[in-house]
Amino acid sequence: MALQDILIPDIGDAENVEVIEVLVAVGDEVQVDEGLIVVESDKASMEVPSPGAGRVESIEVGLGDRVQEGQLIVRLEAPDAKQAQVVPEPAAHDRAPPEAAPLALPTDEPAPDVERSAPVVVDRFEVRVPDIGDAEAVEVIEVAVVAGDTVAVDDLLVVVESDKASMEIPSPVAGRVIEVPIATGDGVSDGTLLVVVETEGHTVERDSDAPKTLAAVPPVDAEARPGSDQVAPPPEVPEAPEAAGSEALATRAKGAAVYAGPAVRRLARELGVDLAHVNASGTQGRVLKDDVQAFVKKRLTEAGTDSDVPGGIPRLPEIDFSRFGDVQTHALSRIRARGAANLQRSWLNVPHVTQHDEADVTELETFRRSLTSEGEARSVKLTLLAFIMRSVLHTLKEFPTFNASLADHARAMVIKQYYHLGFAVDTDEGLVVPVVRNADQLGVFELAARIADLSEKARDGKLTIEDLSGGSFSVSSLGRIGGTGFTPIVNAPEVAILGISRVATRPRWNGESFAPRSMLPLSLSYDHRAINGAEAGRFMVRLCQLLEDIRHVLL
Ligand code: CAO
Repeated sequence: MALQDILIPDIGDAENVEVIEVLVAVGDEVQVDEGLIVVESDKASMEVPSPGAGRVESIEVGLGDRVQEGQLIVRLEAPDAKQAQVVPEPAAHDRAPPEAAPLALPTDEPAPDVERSAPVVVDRFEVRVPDIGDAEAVEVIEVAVVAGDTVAVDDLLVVVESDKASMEIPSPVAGRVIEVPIATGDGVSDGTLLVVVETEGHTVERDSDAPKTLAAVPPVDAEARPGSDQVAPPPEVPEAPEAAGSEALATRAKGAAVYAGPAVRRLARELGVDLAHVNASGTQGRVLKDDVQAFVKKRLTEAGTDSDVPGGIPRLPEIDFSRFGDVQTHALSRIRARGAANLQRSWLNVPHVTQHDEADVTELETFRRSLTSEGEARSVKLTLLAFIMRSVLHTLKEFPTFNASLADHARAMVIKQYYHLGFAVDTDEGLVVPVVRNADQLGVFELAARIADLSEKARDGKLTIEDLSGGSFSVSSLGRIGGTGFTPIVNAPEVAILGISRVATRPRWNGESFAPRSMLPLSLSYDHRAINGAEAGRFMVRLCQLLEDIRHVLL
């Protein structure tokens, strides 16, 4: 077991850089290439990785410290260490000192024999993947522009990443993006075309001091600059120390959309966090690991720990019921499965209230029966439902907010001038709600005929999309089946639904005595955001009035 000193490597021409992130703590076990700290100069940041595996014995720098090449960062207790001090080899110094130059060249201008500081007139810049050390292929992890965007010098264009490092590639020119031939997830390598920027013939000043601002933009040899329709040879960029596993550079340009190092980006990706939504607490708005963790923690707290349903509703556990006895499992029909999803969405989104009442339909039933032979002559069975729907339509015209939908996130109400009445039909495949279009224009016989026709189509599975869409109010009748009341679920985006239960003969006080009457239970569920309780009460009273004396429908 030996102590190994990890020193600040050569960081190019940045002499005094700031420690902006410490990625390890004393006692941590680190692997080869695992990030130790992140340092940053004016324009670029670099993650310094561990050249060996071991346990962090001490950390010799702190957040905000200014450090320079050769300074001790971390003491590592390394079982296999063969040397006491490790200074990652500054590969860039083995070559000519890096000069700054644009990553892109004009493609339709002859290449000038340039002085670095000479103005260059350009029309079209091709921005390509620079030399990224010994990483041969990298992945595009962020594309910050689309064709048509206007960009300023140093605006972020693309972020690429290898196993260990990410590099933000800024625009070397101001102009308009005219082509983005790559997408997130694409594998790219040295020289791959990333973005084409059109500068409309602007003069671009290349200041000889500019190089530093283009730390992510590799230098190019002016002698080797190719012709107008070609690209600069992949320029040099200071490489990460070989001992550190090479491509450890993480650079960014001013104006980058998200400012975070590779370790943080990796963490965010693993956790499915969009860094654009994370509050940054690091220097100069840098997103830190702690920020990502705090973001996730907050989201989990908001949503409840066992939640993956929008709104933080805990999901019911999947249970293996065969543990308790024999079971048979059948897949739900398509209609039933889709209906279940619609019902849940409506139930979760709509604040429901159900108003119950009952209508005395004794006279109505007498009247309906009196029409039996006329119905037979027309080949129509005149059902109670047809009268109820006729009365509902009359009531809807008097209470337009029931024939409506909410819009603009419940800040507006759409009052419909049409009356397309839906009615629930129970079929072998599940519940469907066909719609009688322009039902207000139909008489009771016509309504009864449409109900019979659509019910048959529903049970034969022959309803069309047209038959099922555009409803403005629904009724659901369980009259034939039974029950004294229920709470129907509003068929959103409609705002109300009328549930009908079974007519029963009950004693009713007529002012002098109790008399047997045919009472029809009605249950009106409504969206309380659209309709208040008093309105619903008045709606029901009026509906009952009409059902008790259907002649009022004529008035
Ligand atoms: N009270 C007592 N009897 C009633 C009644 C009521 N409210 N409504 C209908 N009936 C009787 C009728 O008098 C008729 O009896 P006769 O044949 O003796 O005259 C019979 O029930 C007719 O029933 P129906 O179902 O054939 O016709 P309908 O017009 O009443 O209803 C339809 C048509 C399609 C709405 C219905 O068949 C249906 O599918 N209902 C189920 C709807 C449903 O599932 N809703 C739940 C939604 S929430 O999950």
